[in-house]
Amino acid sequence: MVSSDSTTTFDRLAELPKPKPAAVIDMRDGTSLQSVIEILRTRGFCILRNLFDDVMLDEVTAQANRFLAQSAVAGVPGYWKVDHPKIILNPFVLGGRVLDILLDERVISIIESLMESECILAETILKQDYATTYPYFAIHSDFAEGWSKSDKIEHKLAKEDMRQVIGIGGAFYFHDTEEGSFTFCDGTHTLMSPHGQTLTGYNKEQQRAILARKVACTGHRGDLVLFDDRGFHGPDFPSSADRRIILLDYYRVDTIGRLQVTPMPIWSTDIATLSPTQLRVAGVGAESMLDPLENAQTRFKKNRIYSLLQWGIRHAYIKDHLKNKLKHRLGRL
Ligand SMILES: O=C(O)CCC(=O)C(=O)O
Ligand SMILES: [Fe+2]
Repeated sequence: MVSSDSTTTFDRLAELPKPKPAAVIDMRDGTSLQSVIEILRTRGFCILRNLFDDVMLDEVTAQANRFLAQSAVAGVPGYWKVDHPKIILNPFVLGGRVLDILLDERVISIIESLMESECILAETILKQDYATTYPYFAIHSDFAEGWSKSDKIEHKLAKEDMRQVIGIGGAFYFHDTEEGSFTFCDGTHTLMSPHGQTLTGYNKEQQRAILARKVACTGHRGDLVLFDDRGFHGPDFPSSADRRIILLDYYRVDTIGRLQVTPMPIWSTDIATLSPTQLRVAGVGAESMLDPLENAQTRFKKNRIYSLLQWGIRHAYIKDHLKNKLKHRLGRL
């Protein structure tokens, strides 16, 4: 296997023996962070286990249950909708101990050593994916030469930038996950996505070589899968099981800058609990790549149901309003 700053070819990839199961690192065992970094460098992914205690996991799960029970409409806290098979929200809106998952200092230290740069939490989403009989999220890589999140960003990723670890993703599991787990194509982060981010940009042989490296990260509740965003990855869909995860994306500041896709909604009552490192990675003082009102998570406003809801909301409490109006008029008679 080659290390993450040198490029491999499809031929070399195709010659490799069948990939091993995902490496699971027990964080209770006084594991050296260096060994985690080494696995991420060579294979591009690993599973961190026992990072978080049960009390915290229970607390975050209970809070997520409350938010996922209703949709965020007219100021009611809840989930967001962008397509049929899932519900989502920014995990920061849960407040409280979810911050320990999003900004774990051991994880930050691993990522920053690997990147040889500061990192920033550029994007995060809590997702409840529902079981489907069709795949709705294909295997892909998150970066390729020419990448930028918006046309407004002048700096597009250059081929040379792709040789650095520019993004590390995280997939936090709310529950034991077998079906529908996160999958990573072992070692494909060293291909540097020469024909773009989607698998369909590659010829049949190349697609076969990539997919032959696919490893399902079956895991336990509380596991955090870390992965190199340049590698091919995605959920193991279709799946007959629902799944709930938090996706995280930490970007390399020396390459991409102190930019977040959109700002993070951190509770005023939580912010004082964060260390200087956590505040920095959370994006305090950073700039936003996209207008928060215009990013992909606000897509629902283009749905026809939204106009209907808007009309309904605009007319909510109308009986009280008319009653008050009438009372006022009668009072004046
Ligand atoms: O849902 C997953 O397992 C992966 C999601 C992903 O890769 C992405 O959002 O870019
Ligand atoms: Fe991805």
